[in-house]
Amino acid sequence: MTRDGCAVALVSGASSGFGARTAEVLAERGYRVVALARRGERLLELARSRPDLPIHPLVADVRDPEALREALDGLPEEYRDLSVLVNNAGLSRGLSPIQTGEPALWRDMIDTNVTGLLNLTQLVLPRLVARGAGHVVNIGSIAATYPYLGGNVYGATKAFVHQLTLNMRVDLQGTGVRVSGIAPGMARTEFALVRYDGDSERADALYDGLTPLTADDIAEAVAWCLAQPARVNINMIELMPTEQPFGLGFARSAGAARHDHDS
Ligand code: NDP
Ligand code: 8X3
Repeated sequence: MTRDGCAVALVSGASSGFGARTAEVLAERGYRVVALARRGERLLELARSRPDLPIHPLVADVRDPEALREALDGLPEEYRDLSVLVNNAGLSRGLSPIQTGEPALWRDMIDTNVTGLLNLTQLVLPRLVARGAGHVVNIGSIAATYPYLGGNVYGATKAFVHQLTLNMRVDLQGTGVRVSGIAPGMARTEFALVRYDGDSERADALYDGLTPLTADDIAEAVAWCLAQPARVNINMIELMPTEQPFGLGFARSAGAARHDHDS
């Protein structure tokens, strides 16, 4: 809590999708928000589009612990006293079956979704423990639980996030710090565009036949976890589009999916 009574939340991956909307929603609900991502111009756009809200852009790459430390050390006074961390930055790269997967893409996912999340957590969590109160919300995925063709390494990184969330709960018992995990299914953001390396036609086709979740749905889930009374810890929320079968929904057209994934 800052001197003026505002709690400060840091949202990673706030230049797009879930993170951008979560930054806005939390700021609308009374938080000062540190919006972290690599694309500074996007963060500035977010802050400028809502001059009514206290959103502070912070350019950093979660894969680089030194740069992260420097960025956090440089936060202005009124954004320093963090009490909420939303570990949202993440990506998927490619959809190849494991036998033909590209190690460089695997590394990108592991470095961001696993190591990047740990880098940021290591820097922020001690501040929450020291103040005897706080909340970490980790954004996982249904890909952690339900396998789908080509989901291999991405799903495994999200299984890491899921298990880490549960273990953090145990380690943080008695510290006053709460930990929640949110596992969304298919949502329309830039996620598919990144997965398909900028191929927007392919990315759009992913949502054919169903109405995907929106960034707003996830932002509201985050805000709901945070809004519970201190005695309540929401451990895990899993949400998916009503029309999504488990996984990526390829059961609707297994042949087409196989063709798609082998390319
Ligand atoms: P977007 O691609 O729209 O947003 C991803 C965000 O992560 C961007 O702001 C990006 O910012 C940031 N990011 C990526 N790499 C880094 C990095 N190295 N350092 C800092 N920030 C980084 O996707 P979503 O909003 O959909 O994804 C958010 C999270 O939700 C991810 O963890 C994703 O795995 C998860 N998820 C997504 C689902 C979906 O269907 N959309 C479903 C389930 C989970 P920048 O490039 O500027 O650094
Ligand atoms: C992303 C959700 O179903 O596209 O984590 O893998 S899904």
